[in-house]
Amino acid sequence: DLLGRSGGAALSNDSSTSLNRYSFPAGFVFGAASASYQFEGAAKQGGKGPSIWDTFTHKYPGKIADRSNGDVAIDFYHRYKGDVGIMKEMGLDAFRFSISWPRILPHGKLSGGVNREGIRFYNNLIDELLSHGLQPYVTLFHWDLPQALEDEYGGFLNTKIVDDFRDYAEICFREFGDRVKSWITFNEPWTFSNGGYSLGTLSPGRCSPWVSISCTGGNSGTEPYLVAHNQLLAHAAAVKAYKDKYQAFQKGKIGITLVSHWFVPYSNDKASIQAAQRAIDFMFGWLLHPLTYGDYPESMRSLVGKRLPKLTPEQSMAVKGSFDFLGLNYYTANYAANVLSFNSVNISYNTDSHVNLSTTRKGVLIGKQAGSSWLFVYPRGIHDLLLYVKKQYKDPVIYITENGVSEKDDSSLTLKEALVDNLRIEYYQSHLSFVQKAIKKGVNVKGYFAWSLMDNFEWNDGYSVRFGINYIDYKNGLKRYPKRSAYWFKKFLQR
Ligand code: PSG
Repeated sequence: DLLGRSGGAALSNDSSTSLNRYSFPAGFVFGAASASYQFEGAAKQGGKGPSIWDTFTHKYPGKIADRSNGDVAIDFYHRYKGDVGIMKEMGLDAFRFSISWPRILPHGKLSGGVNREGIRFYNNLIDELLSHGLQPYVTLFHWDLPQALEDEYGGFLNTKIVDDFRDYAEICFREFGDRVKSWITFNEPWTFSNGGYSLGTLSPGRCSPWVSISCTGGNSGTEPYLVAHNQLLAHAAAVKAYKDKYQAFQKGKIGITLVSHWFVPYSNDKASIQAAQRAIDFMFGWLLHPLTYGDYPESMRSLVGKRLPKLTPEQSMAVKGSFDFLGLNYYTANYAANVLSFNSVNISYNTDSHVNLSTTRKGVLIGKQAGSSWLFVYPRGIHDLLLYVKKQYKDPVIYITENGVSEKDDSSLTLKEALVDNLRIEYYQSHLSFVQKAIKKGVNVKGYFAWSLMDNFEWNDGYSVRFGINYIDYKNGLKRYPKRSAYWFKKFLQR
């Protein structure tokens, strides 16, 4: 069998691993997560059109740590059957994946034609999951926008995206909604806006010239706000379509996935405490405040002023309350301190909050650093964030749609050594234990998805950073091996 084959030692059930699926409420869902561009490969196969990530990685290989791309990725497109077997073997209840928009609509919009081969791929994947007793949790947009829409009207900079996203979403509801009962419209609008339009590090790589000379146009002080705004409107339009035309007979739920760090005041003074509040407003409240209350946080309205788009009364009503559940991605925490003097010439989303973010205090790290430059292990942050959402945002139903940790690819290790991921076990153990604590305090968490099922294309880090519970041997035909954490999960999930 799969988890028995590579000779990893069985894990003893000492006190640190005694937490298990029965420590959570009945019906709690345990899954693993993925995304189309990071997993599928087959970038030019099966009738798929190019996405903005195909363009970005090929045009600017220098923006990816190992100059790689997702052309082949981990070849999930061809190997999904075996990979579903791995999920089954681990004892997972669910799998979160995203649909590649240009695989369904190669030219971005309905008028350009639907790619039946793309529909067939996701039908096969969904059927394979269901026949093994795994529930599909489907993300409609995990950043791989059809290049055609970027070329035609600037993608998410243009409100035309709202109708095209709704059309695309409706195809998915119509084709897959008989079997998919959990829909996520957007994955992390914050990351897409911030990375793609303020920092310029993610596709489409736009930012102000003074942020980076390698950006091809952009305005870090305006575009991220516009792009987040349009994602909210597109989300609301898709949810409205689902509610009006599909939900009554398909009987599924629809939500959105947001990411947030937890923010710890750098010191105990009022200025730091207010800075931490502004930090979470700018990263999380930016999206969740409109989704819950119909408008942007007061701190953003006052600090961003005219550059922050206004939600008209109609838009406000459409966005407010437009989700059955909130998907929450949590990885890390930052210290937040007040910025006293700021530059009013070079305006950017990243400085608008007047917060100085850091990961050390008096020379001490906030937590152990993982393989990603931005990821420091801070387990209680997931608990504090969950309680914050319950209290500040009307106690929504929550799924943790991503939580996980990375290690750097290390070519000096043997395969056997590379499978020993003790930091990951410690990470999952401690975060799950803090999720459980939050549930005991009344937070309505219904599921937890680990990022990620397997190592994959980690955006700017390419394949140099590994987030998987299962190892991909990139040098030997992408063969899959369970890491030690896969055994840990199997034991945790055993019925
Ligand atoms: C989220 C937050 C940061 C970077 C990347 C993400 N950050 O704070 O610098 S992306 C998120 C995403 C998934 C990634 C995973 C790990 O949804 O596709 O692979 O987290 O980075």
